[in-house]
Amino acid sequence: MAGGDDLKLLGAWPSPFVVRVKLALSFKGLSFENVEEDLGNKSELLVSSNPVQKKVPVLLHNGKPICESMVIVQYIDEAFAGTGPSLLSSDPHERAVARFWAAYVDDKLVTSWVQSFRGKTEEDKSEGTKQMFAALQTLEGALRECSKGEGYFGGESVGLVDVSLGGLLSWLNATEEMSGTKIFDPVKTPLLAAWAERLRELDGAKLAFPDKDRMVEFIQKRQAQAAAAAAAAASEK
Ligand SMILES: N[C@@H](CCC(=O)N[C@@H](CS)C(=O)NCC(=O)O)C(=O)O
Repeated sequence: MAGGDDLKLLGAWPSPFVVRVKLALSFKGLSFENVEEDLGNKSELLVSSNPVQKKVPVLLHNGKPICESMVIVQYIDEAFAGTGPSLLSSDPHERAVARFWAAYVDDKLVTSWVQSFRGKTEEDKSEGTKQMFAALQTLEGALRECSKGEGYFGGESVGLVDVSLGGLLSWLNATEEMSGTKIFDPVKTPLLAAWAERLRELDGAKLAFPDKDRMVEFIQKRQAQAAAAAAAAASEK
């Protein structure tokens, strides 16, 4: 790492947004101190570093906080331009296209995916699932365009969109395993399915991704808590 730089990541291991930052740091070959937050009892440091949202991830670079996962990822790429591979192209148009698709992942994929398991009714949830698969279909086209026949959204190496979508992979894979339904379906979205396999095999990704069994256990626990809360609310009516 660049001499004298101190990087501290305030995170929570299951968070897909935190995984994005870990991916960026890992792909750039930057070492950092990982500070695990208890989101039910946030630290003074988290609250004072991100007073607006009080959310993770927050990256502290020599004590200065940077918030919002994709803002942090781009900061890392800029602040450590001379270290490791670049996540953003040197071409302004390619940079703009990558930013567009990274924003699309948050606006369309993350939103519909969250709706697919947190929707208020079963109908609401199945609408979320439908929208999620539509967004994946669109991202299949984006991957075809952006990769130019290479393996990643960034071309022959990983870029901003790979990090943005890659952050969600562990959670999506765990959901696939639990439900038996393929999200990265080799028939419906063959390029994305191959991309997911390829990304998972990268050393940088292996360092950043949470353990699959731990992830499944975490989601099952969350689902049980949500079901118990819904049952308690229904019995109060
Ligand atoms: N848009 C934010 C989302 C961050 C986010 O939602 N973080 C969650 C963990 S997955 C959090 O800190 N939640 C705590 C809270 O909402 O109080 C980003 O991309 O960084």
